[in-house]
Amino acid sequence: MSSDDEQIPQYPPRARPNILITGTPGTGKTTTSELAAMATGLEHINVGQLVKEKSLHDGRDETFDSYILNDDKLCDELEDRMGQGGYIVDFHSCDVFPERWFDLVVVLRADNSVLYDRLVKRGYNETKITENVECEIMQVVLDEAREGYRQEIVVELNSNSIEEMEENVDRVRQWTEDFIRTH
Ligand code: DAT
Repeated sequence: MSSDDEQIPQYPPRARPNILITGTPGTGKTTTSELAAMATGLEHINVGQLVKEKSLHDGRDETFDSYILNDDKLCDELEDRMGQGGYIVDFHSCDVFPERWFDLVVVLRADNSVLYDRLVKRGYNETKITENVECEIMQVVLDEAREGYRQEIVVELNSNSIEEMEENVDRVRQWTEDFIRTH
């Protein structure tokens, strides 16, 4: 065991994996997670929704029309479930979670024009659209994932079309079956 490994508190081995599906808003996390949950039998946790429902925030940021996340409340809420395994966690950020929670981190990517159109359709204000498109151009979430997790568990997948989404869901399904067979 390397000294790096020693610093990460480990759970007992999980029979079923936890998968984080992350990416800039609009890249397809929720749609992909719902389909992947159906394909794998893992349970989907939509963190954005959970934050709203359980008030795991410190109020709203009016400029960006979003909630100010309370990291501690969120991690406390999820800790027990993550210890058990068997979840697909869907969130636009990945640096709030402990590294030990996840066996696979999927970062979805979309081309700027595709993402722009999706966010317009969603009714985001101009500030929020610009911030998110810039975030995607700068690959902020991918860099966050590469900094926060071992590189062999981080996978970057394009999510511009329905075909790509289906391929991505199939990859997650195959990876999950392999994990379960070997754990
Ligand atoms: P996110 O959860 O990342 O914010 P979403 O799953 O809500 O994104 O998707 C945003 C919109 O884009 C929604 O109308 C579905 C559509 N969409 C997502 N991924 C797609 C893809 N790969 N191909 C076509 N449409 C997609």
